[in-house]
Amino acid sequence: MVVCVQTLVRGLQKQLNDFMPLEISDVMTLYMTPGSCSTGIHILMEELELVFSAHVLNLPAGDRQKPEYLAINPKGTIPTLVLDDGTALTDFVAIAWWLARRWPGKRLLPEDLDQQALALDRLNYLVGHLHGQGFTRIFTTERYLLHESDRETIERQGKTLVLKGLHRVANWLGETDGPLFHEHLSVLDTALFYNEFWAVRLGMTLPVACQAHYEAMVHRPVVQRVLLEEGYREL
Ligand SMILES: N[C@@H](CCC(=O)N[C@@H](CS)C(=O)NCC(=O)O)C(=O)O
Repeated sequence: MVVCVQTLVRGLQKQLNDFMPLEISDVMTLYMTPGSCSTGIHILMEELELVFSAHVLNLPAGDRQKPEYLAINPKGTIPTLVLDDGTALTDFVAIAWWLARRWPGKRLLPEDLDQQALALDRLNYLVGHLHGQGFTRIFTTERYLLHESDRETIERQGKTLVLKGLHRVANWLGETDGPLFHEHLSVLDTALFYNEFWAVRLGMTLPVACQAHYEAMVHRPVVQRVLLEEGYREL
């Protein structure tokens, strides 16, 4: 198990007193891979200043298919968040939602019910459509192939889905009364950020509003800390 020492130490400083030492086994465990969608959850957990341990999976090496991981998350996907009572949450939206509701003080979600429903709608779009339909065609093209000759077409289809999706999101960013992207971080910010992060690394040109959102995110201290912890020294 790899422990995010910085996270842990900061959390320990905040939460422990001299008389109540905390066992590592008492804290939540985030199963993650640097630079993947789990980065969005990692940012939320750091924003909440939580004490947690991080277990890093090497996706290309096939760690997610190992029996010990499948015993925790039979889908073999990351992120997985194992709570301190052993419950495993195995979906980005579910984890983000749980974190936001468990620690409402940080206002990772809007308070108003209608705005919350809209936030959920958009979170599902970012994770299920941009990532789940678009980027998976680019990163795991082989899953969509009937014939090897289709590879380029599928990748192109993925890029088109991502770009169209980002243009839709750019419209949301222009709203003044929507549930996202205000002065404090929201679950939507981190879900959008990991998608933008991938798009930038693939050399895609972000719509202007998304580029501005991406830059604002990169300048947030919490995002810089997480990216450093995940091994990104230069952006
Ligand atoms: N719907 C899942 C999907 C997450 C997902 O696709 N994660 C990627 C890494 S960013 C993964 O685990 N890929 C391995 C796979 O698709 O089996 C979620 O929201 O957590």
